[in-house]
Amino acid sequence: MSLIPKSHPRAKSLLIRKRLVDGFDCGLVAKEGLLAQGRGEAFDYLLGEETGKAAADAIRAAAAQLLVADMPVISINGNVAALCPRQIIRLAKQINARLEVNLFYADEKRRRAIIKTLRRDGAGEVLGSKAASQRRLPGIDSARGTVDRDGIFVADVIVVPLEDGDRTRALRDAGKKVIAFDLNPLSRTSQTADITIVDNITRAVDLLTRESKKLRGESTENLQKIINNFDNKENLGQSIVQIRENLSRRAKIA
Ligand code: PTJ
Repeated sequence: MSLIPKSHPRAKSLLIRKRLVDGFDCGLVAKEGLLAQGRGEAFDYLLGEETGKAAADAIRAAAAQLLVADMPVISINGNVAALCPRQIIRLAKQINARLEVNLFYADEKRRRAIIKTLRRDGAGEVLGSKAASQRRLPGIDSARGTVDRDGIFVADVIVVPLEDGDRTRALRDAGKKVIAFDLNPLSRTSQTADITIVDNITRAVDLLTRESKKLRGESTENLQKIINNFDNKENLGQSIVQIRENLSRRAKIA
């Protein structure tokens, strides 16, 4: 019997948390990944645990950006592998993106476990494991700076879910477009990315796949218009307002 009854008012959130804990137990998630989940949960709570208009707009811009990309890559870390591996694989197939495992707390055993999980769940090739293909991305001292020459190194658009902060700047300096998933609109990653989806990845990733499918037939010109009309700073401001409005609503009924 599950320890989390379906009737529990916070069942959904507790079940997502369980995915992380199970992922930790089977060697996918770093200890620090559990803390990252806690921080995400707090921001999700403040956002009202729903995909707001700002996130929906960012998802649309991200879909357009991915559709005009020549070589999109989705970067995978331990948390993503535990939270939504199948959904990420579905997105990758929809937009024809490569998958690359890129870890902050680099650990070969964990890297292998993540690749195995992705392969078991239907991914094709997963980059990031071949020593001969390793290249260094300038401007990052952490292990995240080690990337695959056939993946992040040459990609023009990179999806970075649940980042730790220092890589987005370096990717942008290298001339790449960065799409981030981050529940914290104030984080360095959120503030630095070209497009930040301030939403729980477990909700937003399927929405991004759906939007990519919807926009697939659009002309490059129309897609470019969607991208040009998107302003990340302004969009982040709207997410902060969403938090404020949610708190004001809660304050009235407290
Ligand atoms: O597997 P590794 O070694 O690559 O390490 C991965 C973690 C996540 C531990 C590493 O990247 C890290 O330390 O990240 P941070 O600095 O804790 O940042 C993670 C960000 O993701 C925070 O801003 C969280 O609010 C956000 N976040 C956490 N859970 C979710 C999330 N954003 C979207 N959806 C979530 N479920």
